[in-house]
Amino acid sequence: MTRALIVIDVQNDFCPGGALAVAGGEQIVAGINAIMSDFDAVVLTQDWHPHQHSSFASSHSDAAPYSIINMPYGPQVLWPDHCIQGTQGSEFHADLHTQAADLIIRKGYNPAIDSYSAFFENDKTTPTGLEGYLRTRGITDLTMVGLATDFCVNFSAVDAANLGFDVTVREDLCRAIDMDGSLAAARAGMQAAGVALT
Ligand code: VGL
Ligand code: ZN
Repeated sequence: MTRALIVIDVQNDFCPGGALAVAGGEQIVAGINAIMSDFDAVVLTQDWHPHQHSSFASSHSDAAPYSIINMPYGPQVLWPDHCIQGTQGSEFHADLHTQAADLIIRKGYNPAIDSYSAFFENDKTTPTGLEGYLRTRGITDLTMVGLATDFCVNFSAVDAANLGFDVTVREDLCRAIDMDGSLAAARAGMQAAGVALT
């Protein structure tokens, strides 16, 4: 078996002080760095939105952050502006060992579609290319860590399990947004998809 560590969105905007701060987001960085060398491959994902991305509340008239609208591909939470390409907020946390990464995959660059998952945009069909990368490297087992447990980690883990990868989420190396029970729903969904939560 060949194992990859998938580090989801450990970026300044998801850490305290950032635009979409996840409580305790910075607490997982040292633990993630410490396990990187246990894997055959390390992949980082980077949320990477253009200005006026359709997932931003500011791109819609009369829409409050954290409200939900219907997009052509389904319901979409509207977020504060975050992870805008090239900004400080879109950079990885300064302590993350980015030099250990084999691949950095960016997502959310399509102005009209959000992309929580590292594998598919939120339309559930447009691929990011990560599946092909992992398969051509013979990788079968994925361990996922990062931010946020209930959004990007959750969607990535469920997609990976549905694609046939063996998936473990290290909950101690993730932190959640947890809006309106989203963490409990995400945990149940991941378990139903066959993701191991440890
Ligand atoms: C994320 C909301 C919007 C995440 C990204 O990384 O979980 N959440 N964009
Ligand atoms: Zn985003």
